[in-house]
Amino acid sequence: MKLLFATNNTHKIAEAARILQTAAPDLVLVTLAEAGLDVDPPENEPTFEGNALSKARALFALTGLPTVADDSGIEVTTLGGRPGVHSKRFSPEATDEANNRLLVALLDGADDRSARYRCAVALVSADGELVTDGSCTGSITDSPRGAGGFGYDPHFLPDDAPGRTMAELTADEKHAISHRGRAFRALAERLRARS
Ligand code: ITT
Repeated sequence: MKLLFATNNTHKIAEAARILQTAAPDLVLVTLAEAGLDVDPPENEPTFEGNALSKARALFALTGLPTVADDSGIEVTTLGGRPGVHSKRFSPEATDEANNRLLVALLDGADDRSARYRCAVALVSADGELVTDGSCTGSITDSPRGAGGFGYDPHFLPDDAPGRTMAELTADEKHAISHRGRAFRALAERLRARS
């Protein structure tokens, strides 16, 4: 089955394609660019689930194609769950570098450096709507390490890979424990159960 992927984030596209290649080879992602669509899917909801659904619904309404969307981010305990759904635009500059700089500054002196990545995946098609989610717990380190992944990965120490940042893992090691790996594998599982 072909699924339109309602995202403009090239990292998400590469990661989800690789995760599904193993978890559900019959699901093939079609990007907005491949479909000739120059749109910015709406994400104004207060939750990851709400935003994933909002993005998938908008593109399904526009194209009639089964559409999947990913809304994700990082929740930091000491910051009361921030930046959460605002992870992409946490700092005024909204670059990975500036976002990470702000995160490290806000955690200066904090005893509790725990955080978790979260990802909600929504599928909207003529058969109805499905939402799955995944999370990955860990903590924030001051000094960035590693060149893999994207976003907050150089500062995120996953509990499931002790001593390494998410950016120091291979892509497949990241997907085995990541919020996105878990959410997309749960989607594949739900679709298998439905068929
Ligand atoms: P679309 O809405 O077009 O899908 P986006 O980049 O705007 O793309 P989000 O609103 O879901 O996506 O924000 C995701 C942000 O959360 C991303 O820019 C990173 O800052 C952070 N993030 C999500 N998953 C991550 C991961 O696996 N590793 C590191 N940071 C991640």
